[in-house]
Amino acid sequence: MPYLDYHTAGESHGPALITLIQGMPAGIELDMDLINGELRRRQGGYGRGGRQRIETDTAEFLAGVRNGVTIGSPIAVRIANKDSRLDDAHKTPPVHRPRPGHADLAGSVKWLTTDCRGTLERASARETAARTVAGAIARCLLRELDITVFGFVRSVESARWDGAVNAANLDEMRSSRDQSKVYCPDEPASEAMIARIRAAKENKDTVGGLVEAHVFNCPMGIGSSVDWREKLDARLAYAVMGVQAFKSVEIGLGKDVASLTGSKVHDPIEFRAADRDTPSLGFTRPSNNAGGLEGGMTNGSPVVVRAAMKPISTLLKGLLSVNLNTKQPEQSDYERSDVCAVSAASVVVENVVAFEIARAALSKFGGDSLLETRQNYDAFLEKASMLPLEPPAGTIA
Ligand code: EPS
Repeated sequence: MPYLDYHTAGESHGPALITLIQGMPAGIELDMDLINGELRRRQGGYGRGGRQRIETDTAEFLAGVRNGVTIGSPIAVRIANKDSRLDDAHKTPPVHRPRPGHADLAGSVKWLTTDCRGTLERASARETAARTVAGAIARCLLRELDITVFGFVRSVESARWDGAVNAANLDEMRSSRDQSKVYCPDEPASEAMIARIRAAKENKDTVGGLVEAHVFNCPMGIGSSVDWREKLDARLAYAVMGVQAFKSVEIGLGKDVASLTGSKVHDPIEFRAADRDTPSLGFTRPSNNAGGLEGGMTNGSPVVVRAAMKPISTLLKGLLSVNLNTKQPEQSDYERSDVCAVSAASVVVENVVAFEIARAALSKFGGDSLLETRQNYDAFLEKASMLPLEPPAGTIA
């Protein structure tokens, strides 16, 4: 079976976005409400621009699925762009004044042109719709393994929520997040975030923020400590940093580990027989500073990923730039854009994290069909909960 992976194709104003996934086992029932619901959520969030009023992102399955169930072959999905106008030079004019912070300048030099259009069309965060689909499909597999992923907005500019999300309050948090216009589970914090976005809009400016994804019920031992490419923390950082506009990714305590001593950072290990049937197999931890990952592997605690999105680089008032044809100073070009896309990005991060968790789970449990994957998973849990399998060395049987 090929390694679980995916590719995307498509430009922001081309005919469509495409997602191509390989390595998904057969027998997974695709939940179209979940997949299209995630696409709809990604289109929302306070601070989005006019484009989202044009599009109705919907996943059209072209391959790999029969009657809504995966058949083990590559899965191809298409999301149509209603605002398709890439070949119309009047509607998608050349861009010669690169936006600081965008891919415009480096991309136009890279492709030896002074028109940034080709670069910006693919670099656009529109592409994240295709990644959201891949993650949402992966969640249909994770659901079969009882693994849940939850994403939300932690902060927008200086407005921040400091509350906790855990397995016990997850349903409540999800329902609060889904009522918030900025996808933050706390109402006063949401209002403060909306006020920051409104102020930025009035100033013809933009704002970024922090998003988090928490993964619950991950079995212990997915990921790897033996190959740096397979370390799950590294894979998560790679996937999340690859989302447009992200500038940092943290696991658990993140950068704060640098300023604390070991006794304050590391989560003590306890054993409680009553918790033997949980993903921790009874090895409970009073804290989760590690963010559920030790040595590149899951340790039975929730996986916690936090990431920082920069403010959108398209500003209504522009920024100091240079005309690439004349080399003279000019304000950067303005394209219709968003004032803040942190809420949308929280959906994207939630789904790219889900894909990496599914990838690591399949790499451990394998299987060409869901039945096989689930059996392997159950067999592993059974053996792991029976440890030690052999009498410990030095004991008399
Ligand atoms: C983006 C510019 C805007 C955003 C876009 C990302 O698109 P448009 O130029 O068509 O108004 O809305 O994001 C999306 C279209 C989306 O679906 O997320 C950019 O330049 O990155």
